[in-house]
Amino acid sequence: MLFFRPPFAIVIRDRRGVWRFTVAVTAVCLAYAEAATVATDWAETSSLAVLAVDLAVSAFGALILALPLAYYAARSNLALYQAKCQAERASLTDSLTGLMNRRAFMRLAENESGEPLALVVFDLDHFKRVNDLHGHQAGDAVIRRVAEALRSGLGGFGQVARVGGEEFALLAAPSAYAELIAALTDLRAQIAATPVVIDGQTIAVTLSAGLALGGPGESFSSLYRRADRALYAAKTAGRNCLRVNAGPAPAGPDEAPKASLSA
Ligand code: GH3
Ligand code: MG
Ligand code: MG
Repeated sequence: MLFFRPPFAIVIRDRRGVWRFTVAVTAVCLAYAEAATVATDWAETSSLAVLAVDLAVSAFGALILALPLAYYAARSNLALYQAKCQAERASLTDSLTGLMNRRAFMRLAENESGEPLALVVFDLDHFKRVNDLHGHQAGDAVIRRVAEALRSGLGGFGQVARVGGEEFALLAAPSAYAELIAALTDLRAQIAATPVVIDGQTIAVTLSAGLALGGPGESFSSLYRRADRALYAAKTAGRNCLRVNAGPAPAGPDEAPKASLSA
């Protein structure tokens, strides 16, 4: 346990910081050694020659000790900072697809403020069958392909994330509503029309999607619930389609969506 905590923590973020820290600490040590030498020599001798020699010796000692120690401390500090950044990045990234993971997505959504947002949730259709028929590795490859298609097709609208096994989500600005619907429709059709070929196996892939448009002041959890309901509507309508929930439900958890259209 730490009994003494310094009032501030030094964090070195790059190589320039390493050199700045090293030079600063070495300069302080050097100044201290020189001042201490002058003070003790002043009391003991008035010879300038002795003083000059002592100053040179103490400067040499301070440099020999302080320079490598300060440099080592600064490099360790930088390595710690880089490891922390890397761990933070890894904890927010989905390792299979490289997309933002659920944790990062939720954090992003909850920090959003201002204009209402549009949320789309996607779920691959009958994905258990893909695993059963073609194996788990082929299933992983399909997930990667779909992730890439979503990222390149919809990345311009907002943030795409993998929020579950074969589930994805897009958080988009609502201003591009018409373009977003068109892009979702095209992308769904394109994915359905382009089977994934892995190790000679041809795998048909379709997805269902639910889009909800945020109402003023609506919480993200309410928006997510509505997008999920739209997705459920897409599944029950036969899959391989998009359903839209255009506004917050008037009251009660089981209210039907205000508007629902297919694409
Ligand atoms: P539905 O159309 O109703 O969504 O049918 P489904 O078969 O996709 O049903 P469900 O969503 O319940 O099943 C998802 C399956 O996705 C279950 C699981 O085996 C598989 N899955 C989840 N994560 C992964 C993954 O990372 N890799 C692979 N290969 N499969 C996964
Ligand atoms: Mg699912
Ligand atoms: Mg599914």
